[in-house]
Amino acid sequence: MTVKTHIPQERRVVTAIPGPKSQEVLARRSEATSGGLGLSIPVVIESAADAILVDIDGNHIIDLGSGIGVTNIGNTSQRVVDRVIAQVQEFTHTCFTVAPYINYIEVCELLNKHTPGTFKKKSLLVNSGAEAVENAIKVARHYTKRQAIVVFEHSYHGRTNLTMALTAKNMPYKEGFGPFAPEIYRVPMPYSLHWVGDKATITQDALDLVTHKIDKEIGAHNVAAILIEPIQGEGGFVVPPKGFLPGLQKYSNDNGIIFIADEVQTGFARTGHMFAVEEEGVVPDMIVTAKGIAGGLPLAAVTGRAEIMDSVHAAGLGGTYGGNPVACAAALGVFETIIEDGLIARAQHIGKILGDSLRALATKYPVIGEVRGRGAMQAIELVVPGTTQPNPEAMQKIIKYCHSKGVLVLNAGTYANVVRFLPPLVITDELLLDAMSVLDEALASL
Ligand code: PLZ
Repeated sequence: MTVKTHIPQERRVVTAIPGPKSQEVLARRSEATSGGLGLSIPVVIESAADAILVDIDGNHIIDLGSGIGVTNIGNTSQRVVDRVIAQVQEFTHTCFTVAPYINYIEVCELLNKHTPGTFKKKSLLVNSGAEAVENAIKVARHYTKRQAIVVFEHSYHGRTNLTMALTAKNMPYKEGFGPFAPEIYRVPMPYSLHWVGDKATITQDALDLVTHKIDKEIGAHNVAAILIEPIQGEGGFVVPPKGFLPGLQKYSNDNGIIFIADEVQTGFARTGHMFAVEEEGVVPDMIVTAKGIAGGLPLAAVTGRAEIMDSVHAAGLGGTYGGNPVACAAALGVFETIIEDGLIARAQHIGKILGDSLRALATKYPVIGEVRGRGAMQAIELVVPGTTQPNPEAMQKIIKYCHSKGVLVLNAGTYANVVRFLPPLVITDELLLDAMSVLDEALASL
């Protein structure tokens, strides 16, 4: 087996970004690939390890995006590389529902064990976050024999037809892609920075609003599931106020509604817990995972109470590739790495450095309206100084500056005014602080 040359964990910008080689390949990208695809940083990647991406011009870029919260254990993490190589040498595909294999089962056993809840759980593996959300909804509807699904303002759940309907933001996710699936009901989200009511009573006021809407406009007995991200991802890292998720869970339990947590972006140690709902001891009936589950190989899961997951007739769920053996091998390497290397504690440590750095910047630069998030999932929301008015121009300038200096950061937010930070949990303190100093320069340059 060839062992990958270690990539030094330091930022190194040796050309303009994009460099000449990247420019050439990006021109081919424009020619060959659909114009409907977005592009965050204009470079072409050749290799990566831990928190450094190396482009074809030799630039070493600090990765504060983890491929949108995917490479939580770092890129090309050794246990994942070893297990993937071993698996592709054995077999690459049978289709689990045709001829099963053990590592699919092992991944499900680990999910059943590590997701919150002491009751018996069962899991199902699919290919993407959106597909997992779709399957959770299918199962919840089948089990409850109800149809309505309740989702929140600012939510993101995917790009397939059903998940577009579940997603809040029109542009770019939904514009021109309708008609959308019926029986989806959107309710208010307590987004504290933009909350018009009294912030002192936001939790109870939001719960009252949500339950009133459900009771009066849908009828609780018609609701199959309440679906929520414990911290909203694409919506701008909106953290629900303390007590909101437990309140929703209680309302769901009291009304026979399945409470589904979409932990696609928050899962796998990202927020300083294995799953973000643990922060307030919330135990969902079903939990949807993807992204961080398999270090970048396409895999996603639905885990839930056994009686719910077993309520579907045999062959009612499935798919050709779901739980592909190579992706499952990677997932086993991910679980092992998170546990053996103490990455939950590491996410908390990163959270302290990131939070302290961002709060210090917020006192220096009034363009930062709020710092929020948890663990290694934090963001700054940019405003017109002295107001809560969104400042998307500042966001664009900051991101462009960071990219030009070799720091990959991502945008987010309903108002396109959030810069989010999702570093791999193996990022060194030095690298993270270096990235924060670039962010400082970016803010100063505004
Ligand atoms: N649920 C909470 O964050 C994916 C989207 C990137 P898929 N978020 C990144 C983009 O621009 O398409 C996401 C999520 C939450 C579901 C999903 C969907 O996961 O694996 O992208 O389908």
